[in-house]
Parts: sequence; structure tokens; C-alpha cells
Amino acid sequence: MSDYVKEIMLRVSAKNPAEPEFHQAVAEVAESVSLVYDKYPEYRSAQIFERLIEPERVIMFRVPWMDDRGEIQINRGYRIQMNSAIGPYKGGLRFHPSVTLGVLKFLAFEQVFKNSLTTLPMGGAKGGSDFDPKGKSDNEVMRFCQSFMNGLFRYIGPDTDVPAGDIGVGGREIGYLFGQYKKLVNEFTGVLTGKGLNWGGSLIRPEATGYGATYFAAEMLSTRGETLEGKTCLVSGSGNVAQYTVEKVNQLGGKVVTLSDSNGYIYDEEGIDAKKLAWVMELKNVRRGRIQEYADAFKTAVYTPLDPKLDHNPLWNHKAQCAFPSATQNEINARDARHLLANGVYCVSEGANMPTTPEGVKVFVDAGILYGPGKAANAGGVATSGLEMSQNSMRLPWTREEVDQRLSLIMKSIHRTCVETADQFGTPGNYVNGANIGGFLKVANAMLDQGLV
Ligand code: NDP
Ligand code: 2IT
Repeated sequence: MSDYVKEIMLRVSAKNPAEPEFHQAVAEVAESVSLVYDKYPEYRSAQIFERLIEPERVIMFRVPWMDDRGEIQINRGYRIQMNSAIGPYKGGLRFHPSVTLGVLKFLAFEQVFKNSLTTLPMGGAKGGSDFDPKGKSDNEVMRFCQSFMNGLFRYIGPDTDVPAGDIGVGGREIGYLFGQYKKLVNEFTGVLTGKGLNWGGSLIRPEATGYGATYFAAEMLSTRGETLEGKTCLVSGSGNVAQYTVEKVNQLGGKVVTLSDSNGYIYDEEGIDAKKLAWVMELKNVRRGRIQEYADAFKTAVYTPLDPKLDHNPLWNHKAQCAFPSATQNEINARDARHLLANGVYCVSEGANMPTTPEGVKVFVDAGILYGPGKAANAGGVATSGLEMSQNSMRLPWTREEVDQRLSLIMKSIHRTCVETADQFGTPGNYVNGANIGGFLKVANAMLDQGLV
């Protein structure tokens, strides 16, 4: 760790106690930014990074709602408006019991750099609640979403802050949130993305994160003259990102052998083909069941329950060439990273946000594998949200082919930025530096232009 990073981290830890995920995300970007500060001291004297780690605004609010038994429940809602130098705040909402201020600050911080990489004019934000949608009825989810929007609507808008989905927030939740916003403000606007196709949503938005992470892997492989054809892939999670990663990997000729949820994972040696994937989509999106059922439905699969006593995740201990962590933060530790390398994996494209611990990242970077960090590899989701915003502004929908083509071009552009920036700063092949610095420079230059913001 350089002296600059040590000094920054002392300040960040003292000022933001009990926010380990935020510290983790800041430390990684600080290492990359120290290369920029060495080369271009004007950013250091303007204290750009020091400003970037302080959110522009944090909104916290009570979310009271009534469950189906008539009992009152109280959750906490948040929106972290991190940076608006290059566009309105933009980023998802996460509903999960593990949500804290520190988790959302790490996600909002990552979002600033990710959104900058997309080439589209979007600032960075994240929000959500410690509400757990699991086991709740549709009516309970609706009442929660309505109360959440009652607390949030004053602070968002199509030119101010445009939330979207993340863990626990999909099409159903965006519908309830949009309906309540419209009722409160009396305006039909593009205030949220991930909307339904009949009411302002964009084709390909549901697919975009998984497709994008797969396009990013294909770009990384192309630097070695390879494709996904014939590659065996490990995917974690079984939600939105995981599902559409499997779909695109299959379309590009690869084979996915794993999926998981918070209870365990399945390994299907024969691969999760289109028919099995359709079954998973029905299980997860309609019946909202557990991945364990896959092994009952398909005899080719083995289910392994999660063992919290283990110091590694056995999902990452299977023969493969590519891995797409697509569940949550810190799901690959150093031991998992070493297992992946030992099993032949040399291409990791992160669908999730910060799924690899700092020690795990070091294992990948030191080994010189194709390692695409989340803020580059999973940027296709928010990029397509940006395309949804464009269509809403024009009041004209694009075709599936048009949106997919733009998504694919954006992922190629992000990949190019990573490779060229890593080269320029003396660390060829290091996509971590490429993404962090590439994302930083655009935001930093906008902040320099705009005075002391
Ligand atoms: P979903 O809610 O659709 O799916 C999340 C999946 O991850 C589920 O299978 C869930 O299992 C599993 N999971 C969640 N939390 C944990 C945990 N603590 N331990 C183990 N498994 C867990 O979310 P998404 O697919 O949208 O999001 C997945 C990741 O991708 C997140 O990191 C998110 O931030 C990131 N991402 C999402 C984007 C999007 O457009 N949706 C865009 C960019 C990144 P279970 O059902 O048991 O909870
Ligand atoms: O982490 C992310 O990039 C998202 N959850 C998507 C955000 C968005 O605004 O589409």
C-alpha cells in the first residue's frame, strides 16, 4: 500500500467507522488513483479523490408498512447521491436484510466510476432498504414499495436522480415504485429504469447486465485470439444477472455448469441448456423457489448446501475456463481464487459488484489472468438504463436489435478504455487500474471544469 493510500484510508476509517465494504471499495480505487496523482499532480492539488469519497448527499428515512396480519413493520430506507459531475444521479435500489449505510456507500461509490465508463451522461447513486422481500406476499411488497416511495419521491426525478433495480428489486418492485411516484407527483416521466415494456421500459434492459458481462468476457478472450465457443463456465447466483449470463454464454457456444442462491449451489456437468434455463427462470421469477429444486428436477445435477463453517465456496472448485460471479459482494476469497486458477480458470468477468475480496483480486492480478472487475464487466445494466432514459426523453422506443447493438458497442468501448488506460499508466493487462482510472478521469475533469463542487 502506498503512503498516499495509507493516509487516505486512515481518514476514511476514522470518518466512516463500521463501514468495511466502503473502506474496501475506496482502498482499491485509491491505489489506482495514486498512479494518476503521481503523473498529473493537478488532480492531487484539487483534491479530486478526497472529494469523491464524500457523498454529495445522503438521504435516510423511515419506511413503515403493514403486513398481511395487520401488524406494523418498520424498515429503513436510504439513497446515497454520490456524484453528479457528469449527469443526474443514477444507480439501483437493493432490498436485502444485509443492507446498511456502508454497503450502499460502497455500491454508490463503485457506480460513479462504472457510469463514467459507459460513455453515457450519468452520475452515481445507490439506495435501498434492509427490507427482505423473501417470503412476503405481493401485497406486502406493494405496500412496502409504496411507503418507500413516500419517503423518496421528493429527492428523485428524471433530471435529478433515476433509480433502478438491484438485488431484491426487479420488474415487480419497479412497477409498484413507479405507480406510487406517478400518483404523488402527477407526472408520467422516466424517473425509474427497468420499467415494464408497456409503460416506458426498454427492450433488453432485463437481459443487459448478464449479456454485458458475457460480451465483456468475449472481448477479454479476443485479446488472446479466443472466443467463448466450447468454454466451460462457472456462474454464481440465480437471479437477474446470473440468468441472462447463462442465456448469452449458451448463445455464444459456451456451457454453464453451476448456479447458486444463498442456501447452496447446483453443479450440472451436462450444462444448463435453454430448456433448463427456462425452468430456472420460472422457479426464481414466478414461483420464487430455491435452487435446490433444480437437482430434483434434473438428475444430471448435484446440489450442495452452503456450509458456513467452510473457509471457501466449493462452487469455485470445479474444472472450467471462465467464471462469472453474479450473486453478491465478497463471494470469492483468496482461497477460492486459488481454486479457480488450479482448476484452469483464466477469464473472470464480474457480474456482481465487488464479488472478489482484495486478497482474491491480488491472486488474479498477480497470475495475469483476464480479470474484468465489476465496475467494467457489469456496466451493461446501467448502460442500458441510460439507453432507456434516452428513449424516454425522445418518447420513441428502439427495437431489440438496436438496443442490443448499442449495448454490445458500449461493452467494447469500456473494454478498450480499460486496456488503453492500463497501458498508459504502465500496468498493461491490469483491468483493475484500467477501469478505476478510466472511470476517474472523466469525472475528475468534469469536476475541475465546474469549480469547487
Ligand atoms: P437478484 O436479486 O435478481 O439475484 C441475486 C442472487 O444472488 C440470488 O440468487 C440470491 O440468492 C443471491 N444472493 C444475494 N445475496 C446473497 C448473499 N448474501 N449470499 C449468497 N447469495 C446471495 O439480484 P441481481 O441478479 O440483480 O444482482 C446480483 C449482483 O449483480 C449484485 O451484486 C448486484 O449488485 C449486481 N448487479 C446487478 C445489476 C442489475 O442490473 N440487476 C447491474 C449490475 C450489477 P437468494 O435468492 O437466496 O437471496
Ligand atoms: O449495480 C448496478 O449497476 C445496477 N444495479 C444497475 C443500476 C441502474 O441504474 O440500472
